[in-house]
Order: sequence, then structure tokens, then C-alpha cells
Amino acid sequence: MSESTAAHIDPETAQKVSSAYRSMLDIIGEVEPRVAQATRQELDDQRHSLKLIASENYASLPVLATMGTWFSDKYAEGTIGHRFYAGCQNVDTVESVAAEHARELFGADHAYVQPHSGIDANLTAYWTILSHHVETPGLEEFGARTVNDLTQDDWDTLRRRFNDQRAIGMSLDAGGHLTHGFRPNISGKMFDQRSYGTDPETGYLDYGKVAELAREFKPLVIVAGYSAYPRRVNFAKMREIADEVGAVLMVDMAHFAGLVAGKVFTGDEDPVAHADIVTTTTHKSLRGPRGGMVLTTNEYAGDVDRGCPMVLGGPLGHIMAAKAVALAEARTQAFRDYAQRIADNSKALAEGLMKRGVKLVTDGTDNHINLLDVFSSFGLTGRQAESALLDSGVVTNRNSIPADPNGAWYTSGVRIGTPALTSRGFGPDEFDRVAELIVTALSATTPATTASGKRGKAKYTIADGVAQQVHDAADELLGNFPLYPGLEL
Ligand code: DSN
Repeated sequence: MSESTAAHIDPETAQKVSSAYRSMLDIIGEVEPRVAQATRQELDDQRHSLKLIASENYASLPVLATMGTWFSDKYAEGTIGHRFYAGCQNVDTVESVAAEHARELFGADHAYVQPHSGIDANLTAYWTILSHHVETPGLEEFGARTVNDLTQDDWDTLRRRFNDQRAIGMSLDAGGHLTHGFRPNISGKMFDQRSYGTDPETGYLDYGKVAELAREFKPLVIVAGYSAYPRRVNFAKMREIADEVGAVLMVDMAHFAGLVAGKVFTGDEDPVAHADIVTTTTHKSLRGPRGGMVLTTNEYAGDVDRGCPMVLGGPLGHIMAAKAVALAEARTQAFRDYAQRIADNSKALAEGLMKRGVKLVTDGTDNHINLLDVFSSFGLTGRQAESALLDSGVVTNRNSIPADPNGAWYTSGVRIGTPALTSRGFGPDEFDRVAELIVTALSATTPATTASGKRGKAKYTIADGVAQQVHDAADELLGNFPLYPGLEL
């Protein structure tokens, strides 16, 4: 299998896989035909649309196949070799293999591969940090050595103190994530949180401002990482800031884990070399199964391993097995080539958009994300642009931009990423064509006015025939890079 086109299989395998999937869908269909039909339809939809959501990808068939097994039926709470259930020897094997690959691939002291998602990984990391650091002020009053020794009553008292624990993270409109201390997520209740933003002129992270905030606020945790920032982060600088104020440096690399695994982000840009704790999902640029993972230094290994049952439900053996397979794929030179192409394609897409007059946040990209300011460029809200693109077979998501004039619901931006279409084999020429199609669709879109004659924020109209024309052109482009070719259901 060529890794640049993980979505590809050779014809003989395709025949076998087709027959296996057909049999599986027949069995499923006998129980609930609507699920079998939706599963077939999902493949068809993914085959025929331009998947540009920056957090999505196409896992390889070995990864997909590993998820569908009887490991799903086994309980295995606890950690490798220390389970609360009997008969976990095979779960021990797959969890050990996944952790071993993760440690070696990322150069981490320790890997905890149980988190079910990115939110779970971050929650596990926060509890790890609190477990490790919060014991100092006054745990002796509970007769406890660490937070793990506390009774329920002790927890009730301690919970009221969480507001005394401080964290800083990138603001949402600059590209940070809800789990970096924002109110809709538990992290915003566990910590007293302040945000650092980006430079209003350039849109780049301002390390001087981060340092200023850290000195003034003295957080226990500095969270670095992003889900919608189109530039690289210098984690060596973030480490210096953390050291200066005695903070723990936590990096959420969910979005760019594939670029770290693929050695595109090295040196100062390698989070694992600089942070105390690194969290990630496994299904974005890393191209594995849906799930999460936490990498730590030896200092935090004992605490992070208590993630289940502290904050996580029983580990998912079938997903940990698939993480092991995906991480084995990510160790190859072919994956490193793929990761480099993600970044090269992202630049090509940015150039294609900018030469056609689109304003990008930071005027470009050097990772896998392009953040389009569709309000300045086309007079559309993010919601209108997202919908018009979807009508045209282009799947993206709306996203806030810094100081967004349309707020967090309608937004003024659209976020676009290259990992998925790079997996299908797209190169710079195809991404230039993608830019052209996006501009064609959005140039033909106008905001609809509301009943009172005001410019609406949700409704829109597209000039006759343009959505279909773009959809057809997208399909033609996709036809050259088929998804799991030969897999016929
Ligand atoms: N949902 C992921 C994303 O789209 O970036 C992060 O939570």
C-alpha cells in the first residue's frame, strides 16, 4: 500500500475486502437495514465530496478492520498487568504494543493510550497535573499524601479550591480549543483560566504577551496547541515561559500529531521534546482510529496511568488495537512523506486562494490549516459560506477568526485542512484546483435578506447552476483519486 494514498488497496485485496464488507453489511442489514444502508451511503458521500475538514482523514483499511472485532466485548479497567477484571491478557498485548509504538514514534518517556477522545485525553492530563501538584498546599489536613488518597468528603472540600488553580491557553477566537479552559468544558470550571491571543496585526502568536500573562497570572498550567491556528508554534519558547513562572507545560497536539510523527515539526516545533505532558487525538492528521492518547515524562507516568477509573470509562480494546496498527503505519518513511505533503499541499492551497483574492488569517499557513476570512473576502458569514460550499460538494466547517465581528455561532471564517485529501493522493495542482472551486462557489453566493430587509447571517442564495457545476467538477477531480478503489458494496 502506498502511504500517500492510504485510501488505496491492490485489486486482489480489494476483491477480498469487498466480499468481506458485503457479507458484514448483509448481516447488519438483517438486524437493522437502515444502519446498513447509512453505512453504504456514508462511503458513497465520502467518495464524492471534497473532504476539507481539518480534523478529518481517511483511516487505512487495516485500521478500520481492527476496530470491528470482539475486543469490543472485553472489560479491562486498570492498566497493563493490573486490571480489575480477569482474562485481560490479550488487551494487555494490544495496549502494550500501542504504547510501545507511541513512545518510540514520538520519543516520549511514557504513553497512555486509553483515552477515548481528545476531550478525555485533556481531562486525563488535567487530573494528572492536579494529582501531581495540588497535594502540596494543605493535603496533610486530610491525612492524605496525594489526591488519590482523598475520601469523598475530602473531594468536596478540595473541589471548592479548584478555582485557586490557574491555567492559561490560547483564546478560542485565536484558534484555541474549548478544552483549554473554556466554560462550556469542565476545564473551565476546574481552573481559573485566562487566555492569550494573537497579534492583532499579523495574527501570529505573540510570545512576549504570553510571557507577560504568565508572569502576572502565575498559572499552574500553560496549555499550548490549537485547533484553528494556521501557523507553527515554537514549543521551546513556551517551555522557557513555563520554566520562568514554574508552570507545567501541557501541549495539545491533536491537530498536528501527524506532522510531529512524520518529522515535519522537529526541534523547537516538536512538542514532545519540550512539554511535560502532551495530549492528542489519534484520528486527525495521525490517521488512526477515533481516540485519544497522553504522552508524559517519567515524572507523570504513575499519575496518568490512573486515568481509568479516575476520569475514564473502561478502555476500548478494539480501539487501542487499531491505535497500535495506525502507529505502526506512522513509523514508516511513507508516512513521513505523507506528512510533508500535508504541509506542502496546505501552502499550495493558501497560494491558490490568495492569488484569487481570498484573505487568509495570518496571510498564509505553515501547517495543515487554512483559515479563510470569508466575511472580508465575500461578505458572507462563516455559516453561509459553510452551507454554500456543502451544497457544492465541498465539506468544510465554519470557524471564528480573531476579533470575529459575527460571533462564535455565525462566525466570519471557514477552516480548511489538507490531511484527508492528501491521503487520497492530491498534490499541489489538485489543491490549486480546489482553491478555484471554492472561490467559484463563494463568489456566486450572496447573503439573503431577512423579512425586515436586513442582511441575514444564515440564509444565502447561490447563482443558478453554480453549486451543481462545482459539485460536478469536484467529483471529476475526485474520480482520479478514488477512495478504497475496487471496494464495491
Ligand atoms: N472537533 C475537533 C476539530 O474539529 O478541530 C476538535 O475538537
